[in-house]
Amino acid sequence: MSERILLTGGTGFFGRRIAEALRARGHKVVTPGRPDFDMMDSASTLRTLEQVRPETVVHSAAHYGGLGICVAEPIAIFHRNVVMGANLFDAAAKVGVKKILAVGSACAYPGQVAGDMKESDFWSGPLHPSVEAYGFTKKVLEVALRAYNKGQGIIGQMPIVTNLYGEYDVFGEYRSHVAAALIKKFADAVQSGAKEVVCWGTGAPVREFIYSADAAEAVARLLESGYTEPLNVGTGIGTTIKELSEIVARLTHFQGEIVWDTTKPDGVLRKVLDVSKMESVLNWRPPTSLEAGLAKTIKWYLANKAEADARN
Ligand code: GFB
Repeated sequence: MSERILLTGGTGFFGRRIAEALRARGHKVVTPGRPDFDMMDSASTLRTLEQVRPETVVHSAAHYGGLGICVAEPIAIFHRNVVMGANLFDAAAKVGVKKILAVGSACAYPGQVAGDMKESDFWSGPLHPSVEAYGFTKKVLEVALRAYNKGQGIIGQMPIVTNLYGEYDVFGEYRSHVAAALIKKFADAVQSGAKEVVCWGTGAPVREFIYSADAAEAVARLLESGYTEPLNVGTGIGTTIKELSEIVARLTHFQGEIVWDTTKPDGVLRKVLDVSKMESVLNWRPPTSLEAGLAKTIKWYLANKAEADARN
């Protein structure tokens, strides 16, 4: 059934993919943005919700970035994400929203989980210090979903999304996640003829990567499913940062040397989600392989380099 959905962050890297997936299913998706819709301002947030009168809110907006910005800007990351979430939930409750889906993150999991991360591990220990401020704001959203369900009967849903990559990402070193960061570094080296590329850390950490359009499809499926427990969204496949760098080097035709700067942080040593529940609840698994998704992203990046490099 078609719903009127207010999507926050709907023009951003992930939000635009969520908008596509929801519109493809016939939903009416409204994607307001600043300056009219400023979620740091409670009055502006309420005004927009009163105008749009959505049945459902999908909250994808976040002040976010890769490991670099998580280490550099803990205050802005904590403050902005908590205030935006609090203002949005308050306004949604005031205008009678029926359902809120808040996008969660794998970095809200404890920093040390043995094996793949299951939904039941979510509250089992402290977060990794490198991503604690960001990760905890996603835990706050999970608690908010439960509070607004208990207090006002609003249905709450949360996909816990693993590391995203894809077109329209941020590629500059300061804010980028590792996949986009490496694409830019290797592409720039090929363009300038540089003989080496410097990557952060030891290359040993293991990450799981999901193509942004696949993760958006999972969000759309979760919304339809009516499932209200937090649900992991990923591929379940772990890749070391070293392997990732080698794939990106091959796909960008870089032939020089890869150097590891061990003064830079490794972050969590292993972050891979157990996706068995996702496969049964959504009856689906992500169709895009890491190689295929990276190839598409690299193609897009090279064709839109100036625009992509300007996003910081
Ligand atoms: O995607 P990422 O920045 O964040 O990946 P997290 C960091 C891993 O890639 C670390 C290595 O092991 C880094 O040492 N790496 C190597 C690099 N070269 C680079 C580089 O040039 N740039 C970056 N950024 N990393 C994320 C959070 O943590 O978890 C996100 O930052 C998100 O906000 C996600 O929530 C789920 O995977 O460590």
